[in-house]
Amino acid sequence: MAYAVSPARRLTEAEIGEYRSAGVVMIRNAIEPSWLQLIEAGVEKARGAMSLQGRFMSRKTRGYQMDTFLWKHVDELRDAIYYGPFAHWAQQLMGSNQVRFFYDQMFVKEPGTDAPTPWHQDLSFWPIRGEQITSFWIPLDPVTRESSGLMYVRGSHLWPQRFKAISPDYVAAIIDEKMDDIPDINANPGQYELLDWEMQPGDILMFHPLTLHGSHGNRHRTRSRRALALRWTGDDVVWAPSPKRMPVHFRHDSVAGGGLAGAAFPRILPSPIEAERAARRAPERPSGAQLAASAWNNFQATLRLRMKHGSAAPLRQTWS
Ligand SMILES: O=C(O)CCC(=O)C(=O)O
Repeated sequence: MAYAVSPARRLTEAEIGEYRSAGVVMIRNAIEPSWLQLIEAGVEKARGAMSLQGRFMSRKTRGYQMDTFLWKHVDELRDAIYYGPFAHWAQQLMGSNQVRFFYDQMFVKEPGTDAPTPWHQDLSFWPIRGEQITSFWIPLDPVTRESSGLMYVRGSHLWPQRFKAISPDYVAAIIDEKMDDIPDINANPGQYELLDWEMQPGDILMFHPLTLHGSHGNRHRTRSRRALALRWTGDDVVWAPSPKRMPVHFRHDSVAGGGLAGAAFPRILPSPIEAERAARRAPERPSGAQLAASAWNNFQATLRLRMKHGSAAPLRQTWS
């Protein structure tokens, strides 16, 4: 198959301006079909080869599949990340010279799956800090609000608060008690300017890591809702690990307070680094010991929250 030259088109000033003021922009028909087919093939492969961590995070609701760092073992996704149009768009949005890939994440909700994604800000639980960070959300099926299309609070990336991170299954380890409680947005929808779109495969959402976002379960009776998120970082991003942030179980050379470096977060632009690209020739999976350490950290965090609040999930949200 022939792949369109990247990028098929550049983002316009108006699109970049909308991203900066709203914290999110939806670009219709952005992804050329050959790239979309490659991503779809990659996501289908990843669904059949879930990591242990992904299976653990997806275990509570039948029909829900979430997994991360797929590109480390799925070649189709590695190729879309290295050679697709996405890094070029990230470079424009972030206003950065260098673009490094942070990680990918799939979210699948089969028809009728009652698995809302709670309102959250991504940066609250990421082990990085900086301004030049952006995420792309790529649906592989038509989506509406009813079938779990993403919703955003317009302009919330400019708010001063940093909210406690709530993941779909309320993972205790990433809840930082020093952060603010997230408001119950769906209980008071009139107080916020909510944005969402009916999207088709080929459309893409680009959003800032502090923009509040979430989604309903998939209430559609027959249509799956498969989506892939791609996360990108720029020049000003530093590695800021903590037991309260998402663990990364892949090899890299980043040092706390310094820039991202090494094969887990490969440089894509201005050009790939050959040693990082070569490292990916062998697929990588986290070790049992790394996963056990994360599970232990999560168990301790769950106990701490239970002792303090009587529940490990004190921040339940309204998702009717
Ligand atoms: O697909 C979803 O429901 C969640 C997506 C999300 O939270 C993200 O990409 O950051």
